[in-house]
Amino acid sequence: MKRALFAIFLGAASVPTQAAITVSDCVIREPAPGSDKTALYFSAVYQPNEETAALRLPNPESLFGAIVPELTDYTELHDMKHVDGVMTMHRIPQIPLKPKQSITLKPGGKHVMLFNLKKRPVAGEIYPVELLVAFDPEVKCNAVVKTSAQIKAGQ
Ligand SMILES: [Cu+2]
Repeated sequence: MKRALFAIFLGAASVPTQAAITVSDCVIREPAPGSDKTALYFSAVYQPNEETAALRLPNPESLFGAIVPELTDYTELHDMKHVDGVMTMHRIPQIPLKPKQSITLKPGGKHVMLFNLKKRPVAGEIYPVELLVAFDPEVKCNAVVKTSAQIKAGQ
């Protein structure tokens, strides 16, 4: 489904040859024992290049999610909010990427939820991640797996 959406967008516009999106701090949380789901975090900044600027799109770019092919294609973009004093997650359709602004997916905020993990990612491992965005076909990062404690400590 997400792949199909991605393809439709690619067909609708000419594709920039240079990535306009830079990704950093790509991290997968080591899942809780016995759990087959976890979260992916990263920061991204959108720097329109000449080709994307020439398209004059009203809403230039959006992040729809990300997949980790070695672990799962079943992912959702989530945000969190307080409901009666409890943090709850809910699905969001996309995150707009405004020119020269960065977005941050982090614990307690927006994140990519990874479901049905084919195997358990262990702290220290690295997995290639493909971001699903509207117009840029090649936005990737390498996610380092970290424990919850490491993430909390900012390590
Ligand atoms: Cu979630």
